[in-house]
Amino acid sequence: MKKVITYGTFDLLHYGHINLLKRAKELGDYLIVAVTSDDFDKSRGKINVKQPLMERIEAVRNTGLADEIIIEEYEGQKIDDIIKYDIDIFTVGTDWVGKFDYLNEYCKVVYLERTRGVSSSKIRSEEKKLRLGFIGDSNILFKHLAESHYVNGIEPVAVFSEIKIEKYSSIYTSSYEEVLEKSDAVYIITPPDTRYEYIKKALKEQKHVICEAPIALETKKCKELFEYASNNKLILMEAIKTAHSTAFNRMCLLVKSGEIGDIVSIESTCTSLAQIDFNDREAILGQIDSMCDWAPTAFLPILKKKKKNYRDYRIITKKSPIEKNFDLFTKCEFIYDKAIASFKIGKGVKSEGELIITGTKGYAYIPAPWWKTDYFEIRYENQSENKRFFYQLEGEGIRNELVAFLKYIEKRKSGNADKTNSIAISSLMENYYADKNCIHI
Ligand code: C2G
Repeated sequence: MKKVITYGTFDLLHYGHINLLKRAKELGDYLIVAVTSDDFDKSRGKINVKQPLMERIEAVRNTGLADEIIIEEYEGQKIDDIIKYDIDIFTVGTDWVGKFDYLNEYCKVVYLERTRGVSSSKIRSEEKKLRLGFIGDSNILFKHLAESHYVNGIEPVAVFSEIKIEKYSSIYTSSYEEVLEKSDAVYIITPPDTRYEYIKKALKEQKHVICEAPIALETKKCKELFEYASNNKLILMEAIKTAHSTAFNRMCLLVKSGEIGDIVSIESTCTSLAQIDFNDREAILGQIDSMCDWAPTAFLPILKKKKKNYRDYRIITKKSPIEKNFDLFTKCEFIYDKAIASFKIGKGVKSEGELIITGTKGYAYIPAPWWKTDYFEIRYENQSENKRFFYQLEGEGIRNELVAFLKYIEKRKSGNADKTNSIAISSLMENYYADKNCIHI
């Protein structure tokens, strides 16, 4: 019996895939189709896949062409499979010609002519595109604009910013109103104390919103925004790119599954020493303070693990001697029933930007810069048991964040998880600016 194997994502199965499978089947007597897992696709940069693995497997099964279906989960698995299943022929389309010649050492490699005029990404892109507008005077806006080009289904259509970048000159507008007019959704990175108004205006214009964190500096206002969004079937999402990093989320799942035992302590550090003269008040005023710039991210691992039901908290903060509203360094400590959590942040200091989650069996360690990591370790007393994990992270996780935003909109799934975190962040900000439980050093 001549056994053939072929591999693919098979997203939004189309006639190009089916042509390939038919000809692959004709090459032998038994066809194995390996469908790529969601993680494996993400790790190889395919972040736009619309259908989850099981849907894609079902679509391949329904063609009736596969005698067996397996899952491709890691780089190099093809060699394992060819040996394990005693394969005679490996085949893929000619878009991969040459890429798999090394497999000739194990079996015959056949590249089948790719069917012209159809592809999953073309189908994804033909679907109605989300017209995304941008507002804010920050370079991070242009990181999001650049990353939006990697997301099938998003079209950047309007920018309102003091920062002028030539290559986007065709989509600059002269007002926020114009941005809203041209868009279905808007990305907001205006100063933190203005975001509430900008979000409210966009929601009233029936636009979805993705906004840098914190989206509001008072709990009441944050709740009001989410309520309005939910009542109008709009998506309001806080842009914390770390929340969409595969490595960070896999680490959270492992910890949640008891891999390190009961959590006793969580410590996260985020610093980025601002390259300014801290004796120049104007320079400081041009900066977002440490709490607004870093607390939402630094707080994330705590909220993901322990939520916001802390029993007590205190905030230790060091303000600039010449601008009392700017914190150079802040540490927040949270007391839970059976654990303590803290984060240290600062734009006027430098420290090791790591995340450590202490457990009764071991600990999770993400090295600096943990907030945009592709790597983490689970460590034990017996170091030979330590485990290391790597998950590719493209574009610091911004494109993953935009893909998540788009999926929320497509599924009209209100961003409940984000809502809980966003409200917890806004209430921390409210307490901080009200100087509640604050110790000044
Ligand atoms: N294909 C084709 N004609 C098209 C589109 C795709 O013949 N118009 C073929 C591809 O060449 C591939 C298979 O259909 O052999 C599945 O294509 P995709 O789902 O796009 O997945 P891809 O990432 O190309 O799969 O590691 C090998 C890869 O997994 C191959």
